[in-house]
Amino acid sequence: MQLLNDEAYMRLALQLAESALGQTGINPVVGCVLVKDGRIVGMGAHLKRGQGHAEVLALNMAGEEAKGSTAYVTLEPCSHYGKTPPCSDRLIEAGVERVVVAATDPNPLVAGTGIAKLRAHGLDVIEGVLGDESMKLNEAFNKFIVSRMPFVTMKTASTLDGRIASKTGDSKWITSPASRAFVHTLRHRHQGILVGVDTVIADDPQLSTRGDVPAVQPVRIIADSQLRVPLGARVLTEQDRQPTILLASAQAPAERRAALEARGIEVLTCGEGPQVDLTLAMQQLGEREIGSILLEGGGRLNGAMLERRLIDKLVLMFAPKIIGGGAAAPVNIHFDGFAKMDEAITLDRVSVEQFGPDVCITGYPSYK
Ligand code: AOF
Ligand code: ZN
Repeated sequence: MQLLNDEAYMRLALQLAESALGQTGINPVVGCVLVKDGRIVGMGAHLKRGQGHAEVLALNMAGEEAKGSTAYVTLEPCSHYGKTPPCSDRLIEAGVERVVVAATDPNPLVAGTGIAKLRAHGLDVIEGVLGDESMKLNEAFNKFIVSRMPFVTMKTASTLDGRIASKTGDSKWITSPASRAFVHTLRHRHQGILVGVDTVIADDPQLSTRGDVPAVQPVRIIADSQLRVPLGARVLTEQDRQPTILLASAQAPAERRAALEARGIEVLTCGEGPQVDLTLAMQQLGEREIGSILLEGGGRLNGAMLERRLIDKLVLMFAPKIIGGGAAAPVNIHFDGFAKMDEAITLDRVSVEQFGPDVCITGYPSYK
């Protein structure tokens, strides 16, 4: 049984926040629960950028009962005029007496000033209740709001020996239906999906979320230095639900660029060299307010992104299979590599989950 304490109400607020992951764009997910005399009197979550903040929705629900209540908020209430007025003002005006906050807001426009304002008006503020959990929910927001660079999650699905296809190119399927359902959830939770053009040529993927229930469709992004993508590829012809953005080099053939742009496909020029400058590409995607990207390979793009330190998180799924195949069978992460083991990229905060028979390892890279 859940004990009635600050953590229990914060956990409920975190669940409200978590349920909105994937639908707030570059905004954080935030949940708020208002409790008065031992009764929940209001609840809210921020559901969409430009719409009400969690605290405002909860206060509207509570009405007069907000007076004298405790607010449990997963993120520091804002203090700035953004697309909506400051939540800290609303909490003060409504007569809330105590505010329990999980994490401070790293947005430079807020960054502690929301909490300071509440305290200056005599509200009792408690910080850090389940703070790590709130920060994890908003890991993409936390990076983007201070760097304007997208948070990139690399996801691979391979055999135990790291292969993403057999030596003949067969790849359907490596992982189980349970793993593939998890991947669709991951897609829902990122604003963009990034693959290399060779994956498009090999598999003609749709790169959409197709679970049992509808999901948000991320923007499809293809790294395609020389614009080799076939004009009949499904990522180009099926544009009704989600746009596709191509990342190309300035050296890509001009007539290919013109043919693609005539079809309404956006082509970003990422550097003058023969290959896409991936750092520049991420900067440009950030400028377009794509704050989170799920990188789904292939191996060379994964390797290049990792080498350039553009990966923030790895989700490595392994099916309990061994396929072999030497140099003919592609691997999940392919790059020149380091000479010494102590130069290796290591993962921190490693966790392990199982989806059906498959093992999923999640971690955060630390670069030397
Ligand atoms: C809160 N409660 O529910 C949210 C907050 O897009 P805007 O103008 O509404 O503002 C977004 C910023 O406000 C965002 O960058 C973050 O600092 C904060 N989000 N704050 O008190 C909420 N979503
Ligand atoms: Zn707010």
